[in-house]
Amino acid sequence: MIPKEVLEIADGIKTMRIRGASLIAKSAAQALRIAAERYSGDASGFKPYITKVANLLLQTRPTAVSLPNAVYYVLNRTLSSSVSEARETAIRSSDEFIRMVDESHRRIMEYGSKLIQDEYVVFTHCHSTAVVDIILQAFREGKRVEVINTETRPLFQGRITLREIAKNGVKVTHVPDSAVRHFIKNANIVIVGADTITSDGYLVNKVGTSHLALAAWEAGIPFYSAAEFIKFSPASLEGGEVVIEFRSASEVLDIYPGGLADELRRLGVEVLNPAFDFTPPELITAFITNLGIIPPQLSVLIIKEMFGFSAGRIQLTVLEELV
Ligand code: RUB
Repeated sequence: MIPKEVLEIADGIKTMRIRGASLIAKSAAQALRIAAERYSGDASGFKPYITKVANLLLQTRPTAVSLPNAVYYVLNRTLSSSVSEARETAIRSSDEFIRMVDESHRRIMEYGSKLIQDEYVVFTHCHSTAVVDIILQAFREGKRVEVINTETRPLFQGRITLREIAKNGVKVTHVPDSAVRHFIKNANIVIVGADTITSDGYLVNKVGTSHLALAAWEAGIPFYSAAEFIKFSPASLEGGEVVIEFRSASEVLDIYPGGLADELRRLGVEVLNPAFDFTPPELITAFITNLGIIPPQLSVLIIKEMFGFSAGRIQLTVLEELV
């Protein structure tokens, strides 16, 4: 039986109590660790059991590649170890994965803060732990940094960024998503997070990111995305497509006042609610990664260095066997 805590993590990712690509990845690794620790059956049943847990986690949210990267990291090692060592391998590789993600995060904080000069205004979108930590690092280094951040409708993740930046004493101006082009000229640099980066340098991040990139390009302001290696997609080398998650219409409608949402539903109005969008490499100055600051055209090198060229094929094969 899958432990309750593991089911709670899967549900937390699905319902976005656990959100943001890094936290999703680390929580998935943690869930696999808990599942392995709590397993009390015989050794021969462990691999099918952990595969079932992996499958459950993979089905929670479709877009951020950090989730399959976490699951495959643990699963590949577990499935290729001996029956007697599989459980220990699952525990060890979950810990190893989480440590690697934390270390990568620390590195991008250092690289990213170097891009922020004294008195810079940083424009960001949604809530990315990587971006917030880069800004706070620059602030701790004594730079007088300011931030402009978007609301990020419909779920308002921008409010998390707003609070985290403001409570650390950094000046932050909150703007509606639709005001991005109006305020972009007040910024020196744009830094956003990443959910998935393909081998040919496309960035998939919170919907609205591509508008911000377009506005930055038009205004001649550099546009960066902060991305640990787990945001890069090995499967994209094999032609694996990124699935954009469409979420419920009620996330958009339910914030409308009075009985308007119900009335619109009665009228049969269609509401589309994509959670992410694609930003093409031409609009991206560089990715801030744990291996350094790299132009989008070199994304494939991160995939080769961190996963190896065959990782995408292995991921896709494991996926086919799972479903
Ligand atoms: C969050 C989002 C973030 C990235 C990066 O989307 O798009 O920019 O996940 O975050 P959602 P981090 O709220 O739909 O999960 O830098 O924390 O990994």
